[in-house]
Amino acid sequence: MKLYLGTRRYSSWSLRGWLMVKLAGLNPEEIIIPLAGGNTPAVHAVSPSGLVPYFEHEGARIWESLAIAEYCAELAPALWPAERVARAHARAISAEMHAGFRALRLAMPMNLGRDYSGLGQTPEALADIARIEAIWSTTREAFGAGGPYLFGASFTAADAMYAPVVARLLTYAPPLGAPAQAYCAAIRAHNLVANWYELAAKEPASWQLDKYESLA
Ligand SMILES: N[C@@H](CCC(=O)N[C@@H](CS)C(=O)NCC(=O)O)C(=O)O
Repeated sequence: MKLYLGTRRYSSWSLRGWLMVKLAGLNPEEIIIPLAGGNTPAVHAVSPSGLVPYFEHEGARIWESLAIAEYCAELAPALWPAERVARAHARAISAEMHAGFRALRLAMPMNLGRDYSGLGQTPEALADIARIEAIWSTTREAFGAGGPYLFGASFTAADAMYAPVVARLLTYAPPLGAPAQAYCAAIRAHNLVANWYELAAKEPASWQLDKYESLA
């Protein structure tokens, strides 16, 4: 069982894949590949898509974070909400994240080690953030009673899909409503997310890339 990941400080998709695998109770060997910021030869050498995360488990070879989520949810169904309508909603908002919010991702690349407060607030990124706040509030209003996460007390695959968005919002600190701030705090405090930040902080400085470290 092997999980290939990129530099934890930067790799938002790796964080999603790792959260899915950990939420399913799996403990694969984790192979961290320092990213070159695109087309990393060591990633191309192992991953069919040339991207991380990439998971190998008992003959299954899985790339794409959403496919890893579905695979992990077959092993641990609680990754998705138990109730049909909630589960459909969780899949819809997870797919929307997987397919979209490109402006946010471009303007606010994930960096877990910097304070870039106030940067990256392009109109397009702010529009993505408005849509994300709407997703979070409508989801929590409909399904979030009983806990701080999107579907209440249990941290689901949908929360894992949005965890790197939270990381960006914490680093770039755009204006956010109180409900979104509370949700961000809850995600940051989750033990797995906190563990990822700790591991990221221990990565060698030589893995850092100028293009992500010199925004301020
Ligand atoms: N759609 C893919 C996106 C994966 C992706 O773009 N991963 C980035 C790292 S966050 C990558 O592998 N980049 C290759 C590189 O930097 O060399 C997924 O959901 O897993």
